[in-house]
Amino acid sequence: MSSMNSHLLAYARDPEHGISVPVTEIALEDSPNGVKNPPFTAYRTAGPGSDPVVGLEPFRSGWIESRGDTEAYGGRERNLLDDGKSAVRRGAASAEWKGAQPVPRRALDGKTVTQMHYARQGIITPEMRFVAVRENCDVELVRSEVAAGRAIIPNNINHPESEPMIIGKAFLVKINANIGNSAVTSSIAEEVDKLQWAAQWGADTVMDLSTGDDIHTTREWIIRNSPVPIGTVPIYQALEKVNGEANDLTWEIYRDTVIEQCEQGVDYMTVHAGVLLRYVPLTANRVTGIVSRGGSIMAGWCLAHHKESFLYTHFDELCEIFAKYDVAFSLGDGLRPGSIADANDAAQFAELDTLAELTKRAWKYDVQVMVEGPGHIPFHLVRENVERQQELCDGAPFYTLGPLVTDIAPGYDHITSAIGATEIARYGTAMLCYVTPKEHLGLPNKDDVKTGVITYKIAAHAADLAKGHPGAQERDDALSKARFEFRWRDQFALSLDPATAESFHDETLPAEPAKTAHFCSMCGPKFCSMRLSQDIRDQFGGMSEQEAIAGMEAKSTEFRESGGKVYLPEPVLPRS
Ligand code: IRN
Ligand code: FE2
Repeated sequence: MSSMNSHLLAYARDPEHGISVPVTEIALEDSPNGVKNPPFTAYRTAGPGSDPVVGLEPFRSGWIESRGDTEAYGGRERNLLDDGKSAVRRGAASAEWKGAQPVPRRALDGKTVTQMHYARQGIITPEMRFVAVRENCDVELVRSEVAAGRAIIPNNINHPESEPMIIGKAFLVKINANIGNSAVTSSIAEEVDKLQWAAQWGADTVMDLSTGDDIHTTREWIIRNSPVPIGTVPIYQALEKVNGEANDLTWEIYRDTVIEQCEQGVDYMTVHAGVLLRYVPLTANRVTGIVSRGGSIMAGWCLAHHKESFLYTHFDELCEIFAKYDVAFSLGDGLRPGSIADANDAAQFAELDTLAELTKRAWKYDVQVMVEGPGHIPFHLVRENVERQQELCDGAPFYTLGPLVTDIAPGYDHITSAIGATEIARYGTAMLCYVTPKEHLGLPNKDDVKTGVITYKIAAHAADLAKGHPGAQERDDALSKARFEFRWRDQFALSLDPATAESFHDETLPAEPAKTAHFCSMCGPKFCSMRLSQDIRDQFGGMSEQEAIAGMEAKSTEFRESGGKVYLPEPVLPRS
C-alpha cells in the first residue's frame, strides 16, 4: 500500500453557519503499545478535485448573491482591436468546454463588494467564517485583520469556485506557485493539469503568467478549475494586444484588459504602479538593471513617452474597478534587485515608498492590497526588507519572491531562495512566491513545479514554527512520534512528499516487514539511535538511579565481551 492512500478528503465544519471546509485527513496506525492514533487533519489546498472540462462547483455563488449588492450583466464587449487578435466574446471557453458558462457579476452602482469593505462595517461574511475554520482561529481575528488592511482574502465575486483563504502575518504563511504557457510550449489542458498539480502539493495561490495565444481561454479553464485564488499580471496580456510593442500601450487597452480579467474571476493582480519615471535613472548603475518583466515594460513606456506611468496616474480608476469585483492589488516590485550587488539600493527603496503611498490610496476605496518584495538579497540584509515594508505600509501583507541569498547556484535557486524566504517570513512576510530549480534557466516543468512547491512549504512552515504560530508544531510532533515508534508508513504519510520519502526508504529496504522494522539502512539495525534509546527506555524506565547504573554497567560488559563492535552485519529480511 502506498502512503498517499492514507490521505483522504474530509471536511471541517462550522455547522451553525453551514460552512464546510475541505481538509486532508491522514489515517494513522496504532502505536506499538496498542494506543490508537487519531487521524491527523491537515490544511488542504487541493480542494475537492474537478474534471478539467467541467470545472468546480461554484459553491460561493449563494453567498455572493444573497448579499444583494451585485448584479449579473452581459459583460463588456471586448472586441478591443480591429485586428481580431484580441477579440474576446462570451462563450470563449472553447468548443470542448462542457461546464456552465458563467455570467459575470459586478457591484451595483455605488456599492463596494470587497471583504475589506464588509470587515470595516463590522460584518462577518461566510468567507471570513470559512477562513476562521481553515486557520483554526477566532473569526473576529479574521475580520479585524482584514479591516485593518493587515490581511487580505482574495476572492473575486466571479470566482465562486474558490475556497477563501487569508494572507496576513497573523495567519499561516502562504505560498504562491507561478504557472503559465509561453508562446511555444504547453496546451490548455497541460496548464489546468499544472494548476491542479501545484494545488495538490500545497500551493495556496497560483499565478497564471501565460503569454502568447489562447491566453484568455487558458485562463478561463484555469479559473473554473481552481480551488485556490488566481493571480495575474494584466500588463502581460495588454502587451500581447499591442503585439509586444510596449510604446503602443495605453491606459485604455490596459483598463479593458483588467476588466476582462475581473469578469473572468482573477482574484488578485500584480500592478507595477510604483515604477515612476524619475526612479528609472536610479537603476542605471545597477549590475542587473531592471529584472522584473512588468517593471521593464513600464520603465520602457515611461522613457519612450517621457511621461509618468499610466498605472500611477490612473490608479484611482483601477481602485474603482477592483472595488466592484473584489479584486486585490498585488503592488508589483518592478524595481526589485536582480542580484546581490543591487540589494536594498536607492531604486528599490524609492519604489517601496511609492507602493506605501498606493497602499493607502487603495484602502480609501476599501480595496484589499498586498505589496510585492524582492528578489536577490544577501542573508544579513533580508530582515530590513520586511521591517521597512511593514513600517511604511502600515502592516499591509508583504509578498516576496524568495529572496535568493546568493547568485552563484543556478539550478539550485529553489534552495538559495528558500533560505531567504524562511528568514523574511519569520519576520512577518505573509506570502512567499516560489522559485523553481529552473529559475534563470528555463520554463519549469511539472517536476520543477512540485519541487518548488515542496521547497516553499518547508520555508513557510519553518517560519510558522519560528513565529510560534499556534498549532504549527502539531505535524512535526505527530511525524516525530511516528518516527520514534518505527511506524514507517505513518512517517511517510505525514511528510510533505510521501511518495519520495517512501521510495527513498524502499530503495534499500523494499520488503514489507521493513515498514515496521526498528531501523533503516542509514545506520543499520544495531546502530539505530532511536532503537537504542527505546531499548534504554524499556530497560530503565521506572528504575531507580542505582538500578539504572548497575544495568548500564552490565550492558557495557556485554558490549565489550561481544567484541566491542558498533557495526554488525545487517540481518537479511524476507522479500515480499
Ligand atoms: C512576487 C514578489 N515579487 C514579484 N513576485 C512575482 O513575480 C509576481 O507576483 C509575479 O508572479 C512574478 C513576475 O513578476 P514581474 O517579473 O513581472 O515583476
Ligand atoms: Fe533573478
